[in-house]
Amino acid sequence: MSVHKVLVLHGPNLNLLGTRQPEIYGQETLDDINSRLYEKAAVNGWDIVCRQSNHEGELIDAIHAARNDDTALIVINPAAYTHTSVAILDALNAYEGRVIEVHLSNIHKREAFRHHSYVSRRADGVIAGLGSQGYYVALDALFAAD
Ligand code: CA2
Repeated sequence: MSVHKVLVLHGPNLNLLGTRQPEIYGQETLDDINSRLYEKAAVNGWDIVCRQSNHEGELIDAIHAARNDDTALIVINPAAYTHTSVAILDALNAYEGRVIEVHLSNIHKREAFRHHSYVSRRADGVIAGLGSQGYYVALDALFAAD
């Protein structure tokens, strides 16, 4: 089995997971989710890097870096930038690997302004409404295809 690299990007405010609005976003903290992702990746022989940023430019810089370091997949929850950021879409369009977009909540069940995603125009797959399970499902799909 070859070793592949995956980048998990968490957008703005996701550092607050587990502290507020558990009825929407669940009880787990971001550290809980990332620990499980690191474990799952290790079991499957994948290198994984998980990053969170509240800054659009930092997320874009991380996507640019992934173009040049053999990252085969980006799993991204762009959070509120999902609905606003042409810049993140443009960065993802310049990246050649696979992209899976994850949302903890079902954005289509929520306010109308959350129904549109710029990132979905680039994503190879979109998972919404499964809570933190969505991240694990994204990795499992990847391992299954490996
Ligand atoms: O459902 C998702 O994963 C979202 O990407 C989360 C974003 C929201 O703007 C998107 O429409 C859907 C918000 C993340 C905010 O996370 C918080 C977590 C705990 C407490 C407060 C905010």
